[in-house]
Amino acid sequence: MQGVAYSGIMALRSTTAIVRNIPNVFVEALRLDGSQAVVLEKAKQQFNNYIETLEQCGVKVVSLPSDERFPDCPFVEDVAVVIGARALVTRPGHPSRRGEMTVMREALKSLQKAPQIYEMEDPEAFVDGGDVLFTGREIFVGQSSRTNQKGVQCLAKTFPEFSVTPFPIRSSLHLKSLATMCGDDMIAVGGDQEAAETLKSMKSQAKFKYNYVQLDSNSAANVLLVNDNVFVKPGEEIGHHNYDILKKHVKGRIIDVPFSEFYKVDGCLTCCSVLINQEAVSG
Ligand code: CIR
Repeated sequence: MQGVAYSGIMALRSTTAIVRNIPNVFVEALRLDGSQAVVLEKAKQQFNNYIETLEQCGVKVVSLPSDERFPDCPFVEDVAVVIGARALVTRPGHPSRRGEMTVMREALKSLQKAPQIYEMEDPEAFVDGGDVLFTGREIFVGQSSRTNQKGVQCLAKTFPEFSVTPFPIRSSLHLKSLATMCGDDMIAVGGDQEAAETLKSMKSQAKFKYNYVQLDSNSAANVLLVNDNVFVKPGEEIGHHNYDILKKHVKGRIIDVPFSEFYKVDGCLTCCSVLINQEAVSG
């Protein structure tokens, strides 16, 4: 069910989400800026609310157990890229995260309708799923400190029906730290210099035409599209003016999902779930 029929907003629909519970070592998760301490109990509350919100959107949530060896294990988006009936189990760019894929692989295999699993054969290829922005029509990839050129090649090989375009990401963690889908052919983009440069490159290199919603904060641009709903961080976290811009332009139902504790360790709304469309998998 891929190719022409599997394209556009239909290709972004989700029936199922895989998430992973928060370990106590989450407070030691990797971060670009270590200035703010994570409040574990608050992170757990925010995570429970995130799961409940996914369920309220009609998505079946599969929760994987936390693992105290992996402080970053709730950031499941980085360890699997699922598009339609195919799933690429990644090799994350940071060595401390490379054991997180094992349970993800098993979870994907155990789904009622398991996608076809692909592995990254080249030991020098690295991909964090946070760098992979599937628009429903093509794939944009951040070439960042976590995702390299061989990783981009691996994505192109795994999903040959979609064009794959890399964009350099130097100061942000991932591509999706500054741009995400916020609707049908609609992309939310952040406000720093890197976001502005990425937006310019996207406009010139995209194979399809999109509407772009420009915000003045990268954090505000990380929203999560779940069918007809768009999870956004509340105005207190992203600035009320950004919240109002999203409200004005986004066509789906906006749902406030507080995520402050995750943002302290560079986590975004997209990063805590792998969204899957079981209807795209035959059998
Ligand atoms: C890391 O540095 O790997 C984690 N602390 C944050 C990962 C966030 N992942 C994502 O947004 N896809």
